[in-house]
Amino acid sequence: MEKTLVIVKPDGVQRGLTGDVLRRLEAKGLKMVGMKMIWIDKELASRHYAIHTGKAFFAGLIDYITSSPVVVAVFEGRAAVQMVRNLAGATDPLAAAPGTIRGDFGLEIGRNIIHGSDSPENAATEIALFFRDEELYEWPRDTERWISEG
Ligand code: IDP
Ligand code: MG
Repeated sequence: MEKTLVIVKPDGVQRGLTGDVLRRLEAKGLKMVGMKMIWIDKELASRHYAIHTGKAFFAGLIDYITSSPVVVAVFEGRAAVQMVRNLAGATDPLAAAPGTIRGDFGLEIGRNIIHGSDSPENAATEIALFFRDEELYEWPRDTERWISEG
């Protein structure tokens, strides 16, 4: 089953939106298989956002993501990567549709509340950056047959 990494970014935690963000992903039917609060350091931030090294916003992005604790979670489900991206909305809240997390809760691209992996391959790399195997649970969900057809 596909997994994706979610980060409730510092602004989401500071603004008390952690529960709202996780609730939307849970209510969708995605299954949370790991979750914790951490304070990302510069090294971890640089690894997570390595693809953006050298871009004009990189330094600001590293400052932002390391500025305060975050909540990291792994969600699992059918097409979990794209499902979370759909719920998160466009990177820039100006372009994010109402009803999405960024569309409903954000104003600025540099304060856009949530991270979601952009491909199953990157999800696997990111999950390994943030979670040890023992921190992820394979748990039987009693409502599964009301959420998944198979
Ligand atoms: P994504 O989070 O939707 O995948 P990316 O393009 O991968 O978007 O960018 C990673 C993060 O970097 C964004 O979520 C946002 O926090 C930040 N970011 C991207 N572009 C800009 C920018 O132009 N100014 C400030 N921050 C940016
Ligand atoms: Mg991205």
